[in-house]
Amino acid sequence: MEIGECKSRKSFWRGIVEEYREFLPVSNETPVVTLNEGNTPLIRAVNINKRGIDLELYFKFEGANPTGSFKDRGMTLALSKAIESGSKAVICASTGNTSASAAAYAARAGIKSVVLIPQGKIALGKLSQALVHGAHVIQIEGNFDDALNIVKELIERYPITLVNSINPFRLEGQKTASFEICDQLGFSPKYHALPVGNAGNITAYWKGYREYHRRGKAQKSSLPVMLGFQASGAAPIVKGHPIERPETIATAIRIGNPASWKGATDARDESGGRIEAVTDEEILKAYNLVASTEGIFCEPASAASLAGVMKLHKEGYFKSGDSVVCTLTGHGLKDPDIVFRVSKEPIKVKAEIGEVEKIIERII
Ligand code: AN7
Repeated sequence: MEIGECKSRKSFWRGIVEEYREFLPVSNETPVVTLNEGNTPLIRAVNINKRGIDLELYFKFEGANPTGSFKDRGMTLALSKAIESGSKAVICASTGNTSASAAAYAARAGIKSVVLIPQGKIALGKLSQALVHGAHVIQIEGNFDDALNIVKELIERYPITLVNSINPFRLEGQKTASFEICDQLGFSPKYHALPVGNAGNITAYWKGYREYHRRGKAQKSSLPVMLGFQASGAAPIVKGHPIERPETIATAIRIGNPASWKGATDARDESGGRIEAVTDEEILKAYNLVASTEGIFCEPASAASLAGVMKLHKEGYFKSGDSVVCTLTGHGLKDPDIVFRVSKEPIKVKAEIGEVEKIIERII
């Protein structure tokens, strides 16, 4: 028996397509391409909220997915549907995580992947993932928005499936994160905060919450208020117009013209929420805080959700005890260089116990 068929053990998580099949556009004929993604931890903050942030705060740690980001939820469905339709290759533009995930799921499916990335502007961990999974990696002398425009034209000319979030199956898969949060909490939170780049994820979460409520799966609570945060140098939705040269240390969300712009503003307006900007400095502060006080290592873009919550908290936006979930979209190990911007260098000494003791005495 294949391990994926081990259905008798209840604890065996089969991936989001099998676990949430009734909510997804699949049939018994759909071949499921999965790395058993999803089922990521919802971690309650125990230290941050002692620092004057009087919220019931949780982190949905999507860095715990197989390729280290939330993209896997969408990619399992996108690849399953691509294989169902007979596709032999997939393509995407990416700031890094989509390319890592597309490459891994294409490898799993046994088909080709082509990824277009902005040269010099993706984290090394993500580039390594695309390469090791055998993607054809094309670096373009331009940004994510340029890359996306190119792939949109290419798919008109070649028999290749687009797996950016314009592909509706991506968002269908990603909406399952909301289902999990309702299942884990037993209710939906009052507020849900996310980083916003191409704006697919906030669109997907809002869809997920609405569907789960409609099906009576989170009955005792009302729909959450959606909060989206862009980096201030890449904040087209906040500014109300595309940004030609987006810049931010959070390279994952270095996007100037989001494909799901309307989905994001609909989520904001229908839920009575906000989409705001946070500075790189605020992002790094939140990134450092969640790592050093809660033991959770996320990448800089992910920390935009917490940075935004901290900013709104300072403005008196929340009530004491409000439940807030922050999605931490990707793992910190993808972009370890950033650590050296916020942490001290290791101390160097001779290999002698006396030398080490001098330091220990200063610490203890
Ligand atoms: C860690 O990989 O767009 O608003 O090409 O990697 O749904 O785009 C990544 C986006 C947040 C923003 N956090 O999500 C890509 C890409 C992380 C990310 C976002 C991304 P969307």
